[in-house]
Amino acid sequence: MGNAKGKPDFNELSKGTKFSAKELNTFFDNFKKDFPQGKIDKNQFEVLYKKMFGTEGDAKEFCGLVFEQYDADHSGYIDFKEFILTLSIASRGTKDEKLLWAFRLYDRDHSGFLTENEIVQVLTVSLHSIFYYLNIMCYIELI
Ligand SMILES: [Ca+2]
Repeated sequence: MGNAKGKPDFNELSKGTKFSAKELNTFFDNFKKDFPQGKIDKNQFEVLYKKMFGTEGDAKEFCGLVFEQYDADHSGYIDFKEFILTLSIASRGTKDEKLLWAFRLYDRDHSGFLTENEIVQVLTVSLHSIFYYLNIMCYIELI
């Protein structure tokens, strides 16, 4: 994967996402502009997260959980591929794919089951997060 310019093989990458090679090329250029090193560390992710969702208060703990979810190979960094895979699910994934993503976020010990503690843990730290707003929106839709 990759070529002389250090760009990933967008045709190959597009097979694993719901983005076209052309879209991935544009995303990659923007990604490199914001993150010239080609990867995002935990602090950068927190800044990005706050900018994207305009969260008030301390989102550090929740950002940490979401960061781990992005960082599939546990390298301590989110590379372009990891970033785009999650973005693909978030923006164009099916309901099942989104549900699985959320399930994995909650399933802290990767047991394949959710315990009450895990649910409470994630809900507690997500109070000031996008999920909080999403939960509110879902709730409003239900009533
Ligand atoms: Ca990584």
